[in-house]
Amino acid sequence: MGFSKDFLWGGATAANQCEGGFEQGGRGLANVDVIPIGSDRRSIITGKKKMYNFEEGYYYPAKEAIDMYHHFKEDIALFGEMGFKTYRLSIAWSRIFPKGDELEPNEEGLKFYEDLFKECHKYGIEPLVTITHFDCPMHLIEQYGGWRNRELIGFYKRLCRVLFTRYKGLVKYWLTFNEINMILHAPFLGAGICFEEGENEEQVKYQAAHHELVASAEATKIAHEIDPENKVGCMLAAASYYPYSCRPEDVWEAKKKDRGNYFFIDVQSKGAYPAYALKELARNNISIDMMPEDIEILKNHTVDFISFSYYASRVAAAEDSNVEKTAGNLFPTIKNPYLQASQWGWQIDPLGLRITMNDLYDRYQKPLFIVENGLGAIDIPDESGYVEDDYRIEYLSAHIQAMKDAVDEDGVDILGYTSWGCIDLVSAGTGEMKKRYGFIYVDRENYGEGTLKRTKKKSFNWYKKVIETNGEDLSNQ
Ligand code: P53
Repeated sequence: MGFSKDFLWGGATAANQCEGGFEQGGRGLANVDVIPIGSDRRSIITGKKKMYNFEEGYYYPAKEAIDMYHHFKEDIALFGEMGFKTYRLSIAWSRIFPKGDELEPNEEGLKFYEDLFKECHKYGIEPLVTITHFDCPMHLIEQYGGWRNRELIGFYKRLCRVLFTRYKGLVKYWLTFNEINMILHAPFLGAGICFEEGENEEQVKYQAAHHELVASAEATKIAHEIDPENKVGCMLAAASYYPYSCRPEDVWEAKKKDRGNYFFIDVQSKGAYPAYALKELARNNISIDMMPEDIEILKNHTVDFISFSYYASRVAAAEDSNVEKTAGNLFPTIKNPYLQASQWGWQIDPLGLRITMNDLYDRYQKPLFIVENGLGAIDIPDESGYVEDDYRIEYLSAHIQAMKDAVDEDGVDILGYTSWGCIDLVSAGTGEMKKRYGFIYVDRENYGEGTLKRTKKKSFNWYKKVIETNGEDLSNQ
């Protein structure tokens, strides 16, 4: 019983939220660089407001972030000290191909990740690499319109081929697109898409999604050709919807909402557009330009495992205008009266993780991998930088217990667990530093103040013990 001996415990980050060094090592400008903190952030990430370069009067947190570009040895040593078996990180596309459409990669960028992966292996840490975590070179956005353009598939394939070849033997776990379903809610972040006046936004989003889905299948094909040891996963922003009531209309609404997310994974895992999606697209007059070879590639190159993020559960109602709301991941969502929420209004629901795992496993029958889970909270350090983050320990232990129940009680197959933001980093949703997830405190504030000093929080030793005991001891002493 319990977790298998080779269960992959670890933590997760994304290049744009921790690396910084935005102009170093020959790196090109990317969409993630030009997204400021503040009230315009949301309209920019949703593709409603165009900001293609730095503008006066804005602060751009990704430019330096927590400067992991220069601190990675120190940071990985700390991950090693906690006993990480895996570290999930992402590649900044524009470090490898600064503009995105070059024929030859940038050696300095390739070397940076090679050093980083070697550093991981020093501590017995297996890298888990997200090929794109919300980043897209700005040149591909300005010249090609981002993922709305089919040509992006070719550029992405070139990137993948370079990565799989260069890092053969160093990396075997790959994720193609972070939270691929976020393209519908944050198209500039997910696909480098900014809408033109009067354009059919749904049409553009689903066409871009199709390109990403084909690119993901192409990547899976290339990964397996270059090294049969490679394991490729899709990545879903998950969390099952609960019906607001047992009214059949609410239950139906919850099912429809779930399908809106499952759509992506149905294609990536089962290899074809599901019937409900074809009907829905047709009903909404969305017609997807699909090449005959797309159908083949999708069918023949499905993913090896299903990875997902889980923070909070969701509620759906057929008619929600009179229903109380709370802040959600990006948008307000219906308040669940049975749950407490985080300081950012995300509803805390460990059992929801077990439910989500069961839903995913029932549907796909492939190994799962929880690659994001955690609590964003305001930490108050003492003079030495130490944080007593019992609230975080409480959140994580309850979720790890729920994951254990899914394994022990329900028989769900799971490869590993990487908690989000194992070291404090910039929030994707808000651009804040003060929304912290880490076991390691970083002295950095919302507008770049601070020394960047790293300090272990109370949760650091707690997580170390969790890993040491392979998830048997979750207690907070
Ligand atoms: P933060 C919201 C907005 C953007 C990305 O979110 C998101 C979400 C939540 O689903 O997804 C993931 O930083 C994402 C990470 C992100 C994490 O959620 O807004 O993959 O990049 O940091 C947490 O608190």
